[in-house]
Amino acid sequence: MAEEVKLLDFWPSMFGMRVRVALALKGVPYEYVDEDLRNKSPLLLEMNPIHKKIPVLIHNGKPICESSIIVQYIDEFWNHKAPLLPSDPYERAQARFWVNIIDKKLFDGGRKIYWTSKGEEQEEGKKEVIGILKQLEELIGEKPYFGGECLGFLDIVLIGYYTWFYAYEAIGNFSIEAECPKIMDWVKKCLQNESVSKSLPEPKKVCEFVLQMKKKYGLG
Ligand code: GS8
Repeated sequence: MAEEVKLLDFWPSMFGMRVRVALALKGVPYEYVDEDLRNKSPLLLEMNPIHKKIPVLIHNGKPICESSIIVQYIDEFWNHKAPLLPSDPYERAQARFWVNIIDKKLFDGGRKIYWTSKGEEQEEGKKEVIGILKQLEELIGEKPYFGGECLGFLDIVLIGYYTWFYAYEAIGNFSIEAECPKIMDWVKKCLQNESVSKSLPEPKKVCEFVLQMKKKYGLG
């Protein structure tokens, strides 16, 4: 049976990006649907009635919600190539642990930088972002990827955030490359992979989107 795969997404979402990258790495063809989050489609509301958020993967009519759960599902269902989760249970647990930290610290820290107009909160956001990125630099150590020799779960979860770094830097007036050069080396390596580069938007486009949102909500 041909698999019917549809992704409800929103182009600047770092959560959607990880699903796009996972599907690309696995070579899964799918229909991409860009949602208007101010006017959510009846399909999104039906498929994710609890959170009403993108991304949602609809596989043969059945929804899977929450981006990191979707990536794990993709890895389990399309298990013929490009394994994403580590095979060792301990390493798998560690990868999941770090995913939670990234989605808390990096997301919240970033939000404090671009959303706030207050200096102190912005400084706090910068410290949080740099802090977690430095911890991740320690975690990657001398490996080319968090997944080891190949892109893995943690790489896929983290890479979408890179498209927001330019907005963080432009709005927060600091340089991630100066503070965390190893992370930027890792970004460059990831972008060499077409499944990654073709799945991500231009960082400048994300920054324009953030500036437009700020203006719309009277935040600068
Ligand atoms: C987060 C998804 C999310 O925040 C995941 O999938 O990992 N934990 C979830 N989606 C946002 C867009 S990206 O910031 C969303 O759909 N927001 C719509 C809303 O809150 O109404």
